[in-house]
Amino acid sequence: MALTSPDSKLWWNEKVGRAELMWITIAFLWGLFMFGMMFWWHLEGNQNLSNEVYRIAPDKFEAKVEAFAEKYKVREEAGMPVAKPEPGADVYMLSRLWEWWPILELKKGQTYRLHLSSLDWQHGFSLQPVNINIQIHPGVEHVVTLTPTQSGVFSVVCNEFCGQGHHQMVGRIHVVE
Ligand SMILES: [Cu+2]
Repeated sequence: MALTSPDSKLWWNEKVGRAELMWITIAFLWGLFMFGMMFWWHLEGNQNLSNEVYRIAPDKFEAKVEAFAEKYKVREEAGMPVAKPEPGADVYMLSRLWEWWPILELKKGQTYRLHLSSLDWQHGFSLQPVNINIQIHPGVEHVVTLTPTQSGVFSVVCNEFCGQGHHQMVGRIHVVE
């Protein structure tokens, strides 16, 4: 039982069993290997996002996104502007209760700087079906450099529970040839 004292008071001086030592070594080396993989995945695997982050007041971000949507609006879908910026441009999308705004239209193979922030509280930017996830906070502007590799219609769903309309918080990104 754990409540009885060990035979020897200085139990930490006792020899560690062979099997235990082996598992400690394996776990330690595996941990080191996986730590190294974080850098490898970042550089070679294209799996981690190298995003830039800035502080910004929500109303300032809102003004930037509105100016962006007005400048690049090409049409409307379901009452929402569709912005089609030129390749290489800074692209903006905001999250708020309960929408991702505006809709974007990007060109396949071109690189954009996507700016994301929230106007109220925390939302989760989840790009489907490719499953890229970014945490979106108010007061913080994330800039993600992105190059779409497939054309089609992509959905942005909120994957951070944000209240009553959470399940309806769906945005859209068109990628065209
Ligand atoms: Cu949500």
